[in-house]
Amino acid sequence: SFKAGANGRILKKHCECEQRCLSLLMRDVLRPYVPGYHGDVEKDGQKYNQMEDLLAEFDYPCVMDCKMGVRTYLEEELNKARKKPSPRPDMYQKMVEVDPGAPTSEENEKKAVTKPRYMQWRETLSSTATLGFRIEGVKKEDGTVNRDFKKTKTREQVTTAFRDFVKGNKDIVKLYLSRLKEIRATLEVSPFFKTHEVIGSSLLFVHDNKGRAKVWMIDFGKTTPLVEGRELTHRAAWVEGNREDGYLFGLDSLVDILENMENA
Ligand code: 4IP
Ligand code: ADP
Ligand code: MN
Repeated sequence: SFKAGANGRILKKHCECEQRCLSLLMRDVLRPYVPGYHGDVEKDGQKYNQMEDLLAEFDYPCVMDCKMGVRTYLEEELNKARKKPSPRPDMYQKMVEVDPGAPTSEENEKKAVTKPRYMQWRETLSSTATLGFRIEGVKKEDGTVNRDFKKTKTREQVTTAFRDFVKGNKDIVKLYLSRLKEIRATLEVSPFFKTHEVIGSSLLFVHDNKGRAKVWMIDFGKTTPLVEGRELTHRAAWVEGNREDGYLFGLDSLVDILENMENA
């Protein structure tokens, strides 16, 4: 769903919701921490959002995608699955590939699960439910990709994955930490962040062997506005209906884990 764009830009398959968020973010205090947005374009009959290629300033970048929050699906998807459950054989398949014992006997009969069921299973198998974020994937400087983090759950496992990602380089850890703290301080005062439920969004960690290291917020395809006048803490526990996403809870644990690495 991505395409290379002109001069240091990338094209991501168009999504109305993401376009709305990126446009608002260009006028928010969070602007320095999201990819620059350059409007939508059409190419070969497909509409795209055009944004800044965050890797452009790096030489042979190492990249890690961390999906933020304690919840990875919308409350709306939960309601939909209750009212009109749509069976997902594809998600059932992905489930048994990781753990053949995970589906219930009813799910095994139907050879299908609902989306929230699959998403909740992924959340508890990984660190999402307990730490408020999970590692989705890592790309090394040679271009090899590792997506094998579905069961990376404990603080120790996450720490090991980070240590491997930075190859034990504490200077990189320090740079990541200061960037994360900047992002956190900015999130805490951002009008956009206060008034949006941020689901399925990632922090993208990028460093290279020239000692550069930065973090950005990406993926606003499931970031949705609250009703007028409502605000989230992003730290309070999620109770169905309160729309809390646990984004800052996850960022706090990420900072804590990297601080421990810095001091180890
Ligand atoms: C995927 O599960 C990811 O959670 C996707 O989120 C999600 O897309 C998919 O839902 C779900 O199948 P795996 O990572 O286990 O494969 P992302 O795109 O952020 O990675 P949504 O649309 O929820 O963002 P479906 O319904 O698109 O299949
Ligand atoms: P999806 O909605 O398909 O999950 P994302 O927006 O999360 O798409 O992007 C998927 C991956 O593409 C990210 O993990 C990251 O590696 C890469 N990516 C996304 N946006 C950018 C960007 N602006 N610059 C460079 N790489 C990006
Ligand atoms: Mn994503």
